[in-house]
This record gives sequence, structure tokens and C-alpha cells, in this order.
Amino acid sequence: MNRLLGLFGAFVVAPRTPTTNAGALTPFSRALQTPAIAALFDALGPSTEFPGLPWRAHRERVWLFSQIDPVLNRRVDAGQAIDPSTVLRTFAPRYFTLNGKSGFDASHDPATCADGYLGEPLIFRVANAGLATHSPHIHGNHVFELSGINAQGVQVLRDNIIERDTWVMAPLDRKDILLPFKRPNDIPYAAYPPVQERFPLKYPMHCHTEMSQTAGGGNYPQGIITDWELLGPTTPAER
Ligand SMILES: [Cu+2]
Repeated sequence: MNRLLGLFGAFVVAPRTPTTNAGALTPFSRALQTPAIAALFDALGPSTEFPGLPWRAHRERVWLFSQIDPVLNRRVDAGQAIDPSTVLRTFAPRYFTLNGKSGFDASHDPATCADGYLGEPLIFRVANAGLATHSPHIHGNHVFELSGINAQGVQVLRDNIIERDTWVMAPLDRKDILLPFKRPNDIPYAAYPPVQERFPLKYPMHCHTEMSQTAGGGNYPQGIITDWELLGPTTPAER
């Protein structure tokens, strides 16, 4: 009940031994890294698949999803006794938030919106504090699902890392998602860097659970949406 009313937050736990055997920095303890995780982080930077820089510790954003049911909130405001088991059946959210904001405000919040140059990979620490299942979807790049929770609610690292266009965020789900900041596939090599479309290129993340794109009614783009921005066509030496 408290969580549905907004009492939630995110902790990000940093590992003591974050590097792979080859020395690449990761967000995961070496003891927990799967071969696939190590191979992916070793490839960020030197490989032809992921040209640019390796992942760096400050390259991350927390995305915390939640929903608001105004009818439930009004009942709590009125001091009614609430049986949590009935809330599961009747929960009908009308507002959907990303880090406590939605729509335009979420899209333009630098704490939420990821930016970077080509070849500057970034990790989203995505969590869902609510009761609705979300399906975040991103334009411009595919993302890589690094982790999730198992049936016992324990965080597990993927041993087969799937390249995703859209991923599932069930209630209480927690996933680490890598955005590689690659050259967008929909720009042909011969036309890169684009000249008519100017940098920064702004791409949306929006949720494919379509009800979450509203705010007490209305249409996209409201609710759980944000941007990510590709600042320039080449990788800076270091910044
Ligand atoms: Cu879309």
C-alpha cells in the first residue's frame, strides 16, 4: 500500500571487484559475471561491433516506474481502511511516472534523459515500483538486457544477452539495460553523418503498454516517456 502511494526509491549497489578478467569495467561483481557479460563489456570500445569507448562508471541513469490510481489515493485521503488484497483486483492507474515525472517533464529531466556521443555506452538501472506491467521501447539503437530477477526475486545476470527493441518490466522487476550509443541502423553508411538532420539526434523511449502514454486521459506523448540524445557523430577522445 505504501509503495502504491509513492513510498519507494532505488538503491544501486556498486561491486568491489567490477572488472572482467581482461580488465574491462562492468557494473557487476566479477564473481557474478557470466561469460556473456564479460564478453560484451570486453567488446565495448575495441571491437568493430561496438567502436568507441568502454563503459565508464558514471555512464548510467536510474529509471524508476510507478503508477497512480486517484480513486485509491482519494480513499486513503478520506481515512478509509483499505484491504490490500482488494487493491490488487481494483487497481486502475490513471497516471504513470518515470522517476516521479511524466510526459514533457520526464523527457527534459537531465537525471532521466541519457545523452552521449557515438561510442559512449550507458546503462539504465530500470525498476518498476508499481502494479502495472510496462514495456519500455527505444528508438535509434537496440538495447542489451544484462540482468533481471528470477522467480525468487533475486537479481541474476543473463548468460545469453538478447538484443532488444522492447523489454518487459513486470511489477517489482529490476533490470540493467545497456544502450550502446551505436550509429543508428536507420541511417545508411553512405549518408552518415546526416547533414539535413542535425545533431543532437533526439530519440524517444516510450512504453508499449499503451495506457501508460496517457495522463488522466489524453494521448501520447504523456506518461512514461523520455528522450535519449546522440550528441555528435564521432567518439570524443575522453570526457
Ligand atoms: Cu516508438
